[in-house]
Amino acid sequence: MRWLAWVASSLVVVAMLSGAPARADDGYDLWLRQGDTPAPDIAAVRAGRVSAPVATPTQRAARDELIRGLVGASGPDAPSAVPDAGDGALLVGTPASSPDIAALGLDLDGLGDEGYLIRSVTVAGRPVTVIAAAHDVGTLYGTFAFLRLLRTGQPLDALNLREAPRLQRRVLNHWDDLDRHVERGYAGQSIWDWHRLPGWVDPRYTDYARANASIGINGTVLNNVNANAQILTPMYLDKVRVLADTFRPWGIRVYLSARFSAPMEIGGLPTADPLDAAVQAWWRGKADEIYARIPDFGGFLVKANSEGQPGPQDYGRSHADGANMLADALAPHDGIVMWRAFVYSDEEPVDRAKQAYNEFVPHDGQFRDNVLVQVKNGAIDFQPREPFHPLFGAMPGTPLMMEFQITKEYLGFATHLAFKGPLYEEVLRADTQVRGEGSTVARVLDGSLYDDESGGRRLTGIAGVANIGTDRNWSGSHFDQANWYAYGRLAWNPDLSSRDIAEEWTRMTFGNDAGLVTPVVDMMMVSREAVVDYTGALGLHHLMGRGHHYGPGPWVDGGPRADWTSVYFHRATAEGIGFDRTRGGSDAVSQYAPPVADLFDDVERTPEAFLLWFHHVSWDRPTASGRTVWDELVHRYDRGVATVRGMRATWEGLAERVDPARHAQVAAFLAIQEQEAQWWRDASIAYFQSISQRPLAAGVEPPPQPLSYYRSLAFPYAPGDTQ
Ligand code: GCW
Repeated sequence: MRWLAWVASSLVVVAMLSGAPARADDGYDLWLRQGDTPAPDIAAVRAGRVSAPVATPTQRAARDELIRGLVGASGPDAPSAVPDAGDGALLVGTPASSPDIAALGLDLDGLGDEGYLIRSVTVAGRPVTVIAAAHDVGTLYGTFAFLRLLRTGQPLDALNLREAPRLQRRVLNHWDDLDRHVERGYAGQSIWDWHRLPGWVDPRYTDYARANASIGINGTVLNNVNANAQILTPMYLDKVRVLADTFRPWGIRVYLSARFSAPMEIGGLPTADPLDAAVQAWWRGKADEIYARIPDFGGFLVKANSEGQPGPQDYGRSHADGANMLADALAPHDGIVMWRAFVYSDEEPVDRAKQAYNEFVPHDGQFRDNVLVQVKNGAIDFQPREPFHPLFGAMPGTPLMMEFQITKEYLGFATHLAFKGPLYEEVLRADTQVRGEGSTVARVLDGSLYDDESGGRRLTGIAGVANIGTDRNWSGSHFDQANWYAYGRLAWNPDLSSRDIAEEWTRMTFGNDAGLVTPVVDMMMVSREAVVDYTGALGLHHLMGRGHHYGPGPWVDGGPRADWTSVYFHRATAEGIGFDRTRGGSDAVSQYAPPVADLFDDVERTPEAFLLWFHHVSWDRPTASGRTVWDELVHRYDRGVATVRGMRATWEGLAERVDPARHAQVAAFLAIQEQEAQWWRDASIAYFQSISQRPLAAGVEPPPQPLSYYRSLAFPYAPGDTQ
């Protein structure tokens, strides 16, 4: 096509006139940046032929994406339409949208609503790359996949890919309040500008949808699980409608967090009892109201009877009663309920790690078909490392949905570089052993473990607590974009390797320079373990500052509830450290399938990474290295700091290979991380030494300040706190 040649050459001219090197990159374009991707030398471009239908918004989205990706033109310069290219060399569409695709008679069975295939074929003697799907959104995903191959420098001449997502609901959870505060958010304010909606539709909403679609995310819960009932009022629903309209072409549905007591707060009812007929009618009416505006509304996410939120137990009803009441209201519209299992009570003397299991397992099989129970990856709360949640595998009669945290509440907020891919991978691959070996958490989630009973008809899903805000780079730091990216890629295929994902992201985000890709990926892959080391290794957990969760607070005790303190979790005494969750202790181990329970019950066999999660041991107990628990813990603190120092050095060495703006910010953040890792190390050693009374091994630096200094530090305005 002539326009292709024209656009390409005019871009060259513009670049020559401006004489600018790589433009300063503020990270706004995420992994979709055009960057320095060379003009692709592929048949379609050489021949100048792209055939992609443009009859629907989703088709136009895919077509525009191809133009951006292939020609490098975006914004006002982009051509407004692709001329009909007949037997195009790049052929995109569905049998319904494209006669050329229909003529190929491709086998699209089994790709479902969202799958696609990409294939190199020959048509009338010419090489053609086909991106085909049964539905428009599949071609959109296929287009992004094709561009991913292009941007990561993969060969494009003999393609034969067939992909469908393993999980149906791949959702972001925004903990965004209506006043734009983001709970546990470290990237500025909420991107939802509620006050100016629906009149002002920020173009950023489209960019948001596009970024999510590019990694396969197909749903978003707009508001905090600590929910405000106002979101369900007509005024807000009119705003939600506009967001839903904006996201729809990108295959993304909206969901809302529903406050259980909304019938009282905005409905004027005297009760929110789920068995009350007026309450049930109110929710049915509310669902009708929502669907009248948003016909493809996804459904409700609910945090009930957890950390002070209202719920069915306020009326002596069960979680199943509450979830089912909402599920019945949504069912006529094909909506679903995502009911969170993050529940624990401070009035309950039982180990907090056991409470969700105790509450939910008795209700297995009692939830409606359109309910997913949403379970955090571990039994406490998104710690840098936790064993997989014992609920996975323990509720065969109930579809469970994973909840990961993308934002880094416990891994250094947005300033620490911590790639969470390995954390996600570790949990998804963990073997529950509930149906013999290979009963991985991923197979619990995708339902394949239960195919015999369900015939593959189970609802499936995964949620990630978003790290997105108004910061130009969306996530608060350039490297935190990788956590959003990795979450989406694993939601699509939970078997992907986190290293492969890190490499893919690095190539798209920073370029294909081999001298950059390997060191960056290596750095990302050690980063999470570094956080584990400098915040508390060997299975320690929940040691952070009170309330805001910023920095170390292993001394935190007292306050409103024991299970919000650090001492509750580490249980350090002069003789030893760790939480005894064995059969002789809190017996949390027995919530796992017998082979796993036996493993975790046995102090000799428990993986060292979980030693102090499951066992209270003597400070003098030898570990695998030969060092005592005390010396090993100190060693890990030092190792964590050293790893960060190494990451800094690696990054310094890449100064010539990264644009100055992004390089400088990452460098500054790594400097902050090193200081804070050192702070965690010093404060933790000072505290634990005051308890253990053990000397530091030869050569270990004592903390430079007394414990009282670390305890005195206060951060009343640390971001992201609950409000
Ligand atoms: O991770 C903890 C957070 C709370 C959060 C809660 C939850 C939304 O500290 O801020 O509240 O868990 O997941 O419900």
